[in-house]
Amino acid sequence: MVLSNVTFIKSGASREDWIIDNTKEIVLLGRSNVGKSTFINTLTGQSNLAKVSSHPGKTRLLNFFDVAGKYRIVDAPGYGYAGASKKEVGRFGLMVSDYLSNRENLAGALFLLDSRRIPNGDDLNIFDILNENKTPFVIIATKYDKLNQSERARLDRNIRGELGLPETVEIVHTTNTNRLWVNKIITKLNELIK
Ligand SMILES: Nc1nc2c(ncn2[C@@H]2O[C@H](COP(=O)(O)OP(=O)(O)OP(=O)(O)O)[C@@H](O)[C@H]2O)c(=O)[nH]1
Ligand SMILES: [Mg+2]
Repeated sequence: MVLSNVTFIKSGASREDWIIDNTKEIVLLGRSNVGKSTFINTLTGQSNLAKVSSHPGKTRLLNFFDVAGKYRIVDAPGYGYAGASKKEVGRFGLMVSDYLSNRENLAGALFLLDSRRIPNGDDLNIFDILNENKTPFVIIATKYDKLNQSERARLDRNIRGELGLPETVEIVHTTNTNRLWVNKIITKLNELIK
């Protein structure tokens, strides 16, 4: 199973590029190199839909994808990219926070965290913005294939602790090595756009 009929629409640098219609959007958020673009490619079964790079900072614009004419997925630039200049960091931050706070089409967020890394200040800032705007979110722990047994056993507890989330919040584990998680994400997407 994959998320089918997903096509790239366009990239945008600022609100002038936002698409004017009533179609709902789900934004993909996470620090640079967390695996947002890889996630889109594995989810859709299209290996080249979003550009993947081992060098952080590959995605520098908001990338809009159409999902079967029903809703859109928006791949946001990763934050916390060490190689970016101060000016760039400011521009990315403004672009993403403007989108998160003011985009009326926004129906939900997929918030990606790297399974091997403790959420940092940037992650917590973004998570605060989601909560301030009451944006529904799904927490996704990427690169789960890189964890050993004991790290896997601790993962959900650690993330819930760092973000202050109750036990009832589900955390979806993803990898680029299998698609066992895809059905669950499709269900979550359908709930967010309802
Ligand atoms: N082992 C493993 N590697 C992954 C996984 N997801 C992503 N990667 C690798 O992590 C690196 C970064 O992936 P991207 O998908 O480009 O990350 P991104 O979040 O889009 O990065 P930016 O565009 O810079 O924000 C690439 O080398 C991927 O192959 C995963 O689930 N498992
Ligand atoms: Mg990317």
